[in-house]
Amino acid sequence: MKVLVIGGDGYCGWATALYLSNRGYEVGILDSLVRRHWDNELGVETLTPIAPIQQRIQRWQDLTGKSIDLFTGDITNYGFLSKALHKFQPEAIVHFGEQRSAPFSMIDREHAVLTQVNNVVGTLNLLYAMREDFPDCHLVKLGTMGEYGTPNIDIEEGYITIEHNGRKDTLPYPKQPGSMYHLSKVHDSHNIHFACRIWGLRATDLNQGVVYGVLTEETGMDELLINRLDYDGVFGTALNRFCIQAAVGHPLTVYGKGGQTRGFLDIRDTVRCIEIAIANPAQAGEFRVFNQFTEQFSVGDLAMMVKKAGTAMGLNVEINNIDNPRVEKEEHYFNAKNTKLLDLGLQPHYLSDSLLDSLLNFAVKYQKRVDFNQILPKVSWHRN
Ligand code: NAD
Ligand code: USQ
Repeated sequence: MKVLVIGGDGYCGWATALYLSNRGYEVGILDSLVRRHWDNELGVETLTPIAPIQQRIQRWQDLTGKSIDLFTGDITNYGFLSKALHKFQPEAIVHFGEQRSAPFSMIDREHAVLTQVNNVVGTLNLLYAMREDFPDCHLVKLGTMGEYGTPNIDIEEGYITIEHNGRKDTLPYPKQPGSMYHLSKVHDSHNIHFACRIWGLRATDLNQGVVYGVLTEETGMDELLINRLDYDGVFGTALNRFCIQAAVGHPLTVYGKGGQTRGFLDIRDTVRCIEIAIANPAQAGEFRVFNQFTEQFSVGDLAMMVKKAGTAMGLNVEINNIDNPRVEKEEHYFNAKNTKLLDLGLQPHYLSDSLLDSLLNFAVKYQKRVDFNQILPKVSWHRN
């Protein structure tokens, strides 16, 4: 099967492209490489030294004999996108190609606009390109658990059945996202749902939780295939950041009380979830939503686990509850369903001491690349 991975030079996309290629899928990568440009603008580098995309793909071919087609360009450019799709003729499209940092989207008006235009227009272009020429192609779109926010009731997978004034319907689950980035994902979901209802396209929206880890079978095969691992205050995410902070002796940056609870998953499960979605496509006209995470943790609990694992390795790990730069509930109910991917065969890699150990060791290995000035958060959600 031919699968186009949009955003295939990024953290989730690179691991997924290699995983699918290894399993016999014919893979193409489409990426504008804009993420490397944003890193340059912010003056940050991933913990790991990532090779240029052309070198990565060449190394993969040398090692495995499997080729990956490369399309370098921006999906907000409809002409480029349409041409790339015609050339590649995908049967499934996995769409990771968005600006994905909440803090980046909250820097100022420009970054909010950039995020929403990049994400919403890119996805809208994709929907129109599919409507025109690839109506049977299955869109597997990366959404986020953050679309739901933190409601005081259980979170369902995409839809909720409501009884109101004696009548009953199953409707999209209410959304209360916490950043301009997370809002862009809500807008995408609405647009994709519309395209399925009105044009009969088929799509799966994967509401993914926070991803952690760096090694997958494929990216661990060679140093040139190494994946990115962000630790900075803009693109770094909670558990990855905590492990790198522990490795370099920086106090763990728990925002506020640390009671914020989220869904999390290992990157080895991200790649498998994508394969499951592709192998079990949505029906024509169906907008299917899966919650893609394997466990729920509070930020404070994660910090405690990293402290314990770090201490066992002889590291001196402190936890620092710093003023929360975000506006979010620090104590709240959170109970999200995640059975649909499990029902389709996902066998989770649960967070374990051995994973923390390997992530900490990985961080120790590359600790010389850490810029301490990039660790504390600098972007605030507050008006002043
Ligand atoms: P990333 O920044 O590492 O990768 C995104 C890639 O998309 C980059 O290589 C970038 O150059 C490319 N891209 C961005 N805009 C593009 C455009 N207009 N045209 C072409 N390419 C473009 O991000 P990631 O962590 O791999 O996340 C991938 C997707 O998964 C995102 O949509 C994100 O919202 C979602 N997601 C990520 C996480 C996480 O913890 N990393 C969690 C949940 C959901
Ligand atoms: N947090 C800390 N300390 C840190 C970093 C984060 O306490 O050093 C807290 C945040 O305040 C927040 C929680 O940890 O309450 C998660 O923050 P995060 O930066 O790890 O994740 P988030 O901003 O939600 O975004 C990440 C990805 C995004 C994806 C999302 C999935 O960058 O692309 O959509 O995770 S989810 O969180 O389920 O919406």
